[in-house]
Parts: sequence; structure tokens; C-alpha cells
Amino acid sequence: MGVLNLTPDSFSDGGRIAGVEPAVHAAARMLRQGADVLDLGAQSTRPGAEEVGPERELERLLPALAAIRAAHPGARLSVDTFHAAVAEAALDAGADWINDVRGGNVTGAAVGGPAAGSLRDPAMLPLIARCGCPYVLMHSRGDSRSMDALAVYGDVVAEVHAELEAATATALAAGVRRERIVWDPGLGFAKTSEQNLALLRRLPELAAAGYPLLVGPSRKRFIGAVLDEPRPRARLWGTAAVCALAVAGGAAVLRVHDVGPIAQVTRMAAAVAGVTPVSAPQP
Ligand code: HH2
Repeated sequence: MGVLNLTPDSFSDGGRIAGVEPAVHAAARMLRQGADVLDLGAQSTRPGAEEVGPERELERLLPALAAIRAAHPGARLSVDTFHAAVAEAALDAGADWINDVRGGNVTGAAVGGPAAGSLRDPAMLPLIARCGCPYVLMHSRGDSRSMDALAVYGDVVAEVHAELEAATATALAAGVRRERIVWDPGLGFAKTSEQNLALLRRLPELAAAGYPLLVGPSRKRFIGAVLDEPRPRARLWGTAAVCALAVAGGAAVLRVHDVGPIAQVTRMAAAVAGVTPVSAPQP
């Protein structure tokens, strides 16, 4: 999954794709380099990011989405949003998947945050149930302002697992079909570096639940912390190491900025591990 950020403030590539033409160009490049899905985002989720609201998100998203859809009718397009209004407009404009970083946001209450579930848009799950599209349900706690303070766990893997199960039960009760759900442990979302590493080390435990696993390590802070590399764009080798191990650990989809090199890493790691690289749902 190639990351296509249409934001001025994303943590590693904010402002690099300004306008429709650069977006179409970036999409073509990532597809050429081996991306199976493109993930378009118009709201940064980095810790501390300002929430721009659905109208602004749609202004950034829709022209690029329509142009990419027109240029690549057969491409699988995902939209990274936690607003149902944005998801609905995006699906109408030809998006195939919804990637919801608040999909598994069932907690926050434990350490004084908002009440359980209150950050999730209540219209999101009924929309996904209605349209039947693949749905990335990512684990997180709180929002971009509160998430760092909510990275408090006893056993991070057991708790993320339990919270994903709870969020999945809510999604199924809302009518979302089981085979449409992709799980994501949400690396960097309400997790310390050590907690991210523990989740990656014990990825097979999450994979055993039976949902295709999406993992998004690309250029993230925990890689910078391990490698003492403050420049996000210089974290490619660290990202590659994580991706190779994630494939061996059962990941089905890797969400990355550097599609060309990581597509090679993924294919090679899958060959060594003896697994099929992509088994995520088709739209
Ligand atoms: N990470 C980011 C954004 N969306 N979605 C999923 N499912 N999993 C992730 O790990 C994930 C995600 C953060 O990365 P990026 O999009 O590059 O940055 P920003 O949120 O600042 O735009």
C-alpha cells in the first residue's frame, strides 16, 4: 500500500504533493513500482496534528481522487479518513477501501480520556456495512493530541488484541462483514517505541486472529529512536527491516511511502518466508 498524502503537514512528506497533477504523477509512479493499493490521506494523524474537518479534507481529497481514478480505472484506491462524510463522498468518487485510524478506537477512558468509543464517527460503521467495502480497522487510543499520554499498557500485545476484538465486535454488530475487515495494530498511535517493537515481535499472535493484517511502520519515530536517525526520510533501511520481519510475522499489507524499494523487500521476504505477499480483501 503506497502512502499518498495530500496534506501540508504530514510528518515525513507534508506539502510534497501540492495539487492534482503531482498527485496523479505520484500515483502513477507508485503503481509502476508495484503498489497494489494507494492510500490517499487529506488529514495528518501525526501526534499534535491539527484537525481540519471534513469540508477541508474533501477539498484536498476529491480532485486528486477523481483524477487518479480517471487515470487508473483499475487501481485499488483507499482513503485514510475517520470522517464518515469524507468516506461516503470518497466511495462515491471511486474509492475502494476505507482506512479508518479510529476504527479500533474503543478506549481512552482508562487514563482519564474521553468515554469509550466517543471519538469514532457513529455514521462510519453503518456506511461501511451498507457499501460492503474493505475496511481497515486500526487500533488507536484518543486523538492526535491525547494519544501519547494514552500509551499506558500492562501487556501491550494482549491489550491491543483485546481492543481490536472489541472494535471488531462493534463493527460486526453494525453489519460490517467479517471478510471485509483488515486489522492494523496502529504502530505509533498511542504506543511508545518499545511498545511498537513488542507488537512487531509478537505480530503472529495478532495474525492468528484470522484477519488480514496491515502494518504501517514507514519512516516512523520508533525507527528513528532505534537508529538515532532524526530525519524521517532517512529511515528507509529501518523501514525495510521492519517490513521484512512483518511479512515473516504474517502481515498481509504494508503501508509505506517508498514503494519501489519496499516492494522488492516484500517480495524477497515473502519468498524466503514462503508466504503469498497479498491476501487482503478485493473491493
Ligand atoms: N499511519 C499513518 C497514517 N495512517 N493508517 C493505517 N491504517 N496504519 C498506519 O500505521 C497509519 C495510517 C501515519 O503516517 P503518514 O500518513 O505518513 O503521516 P500523517 O498521518 O502525518 O499524514
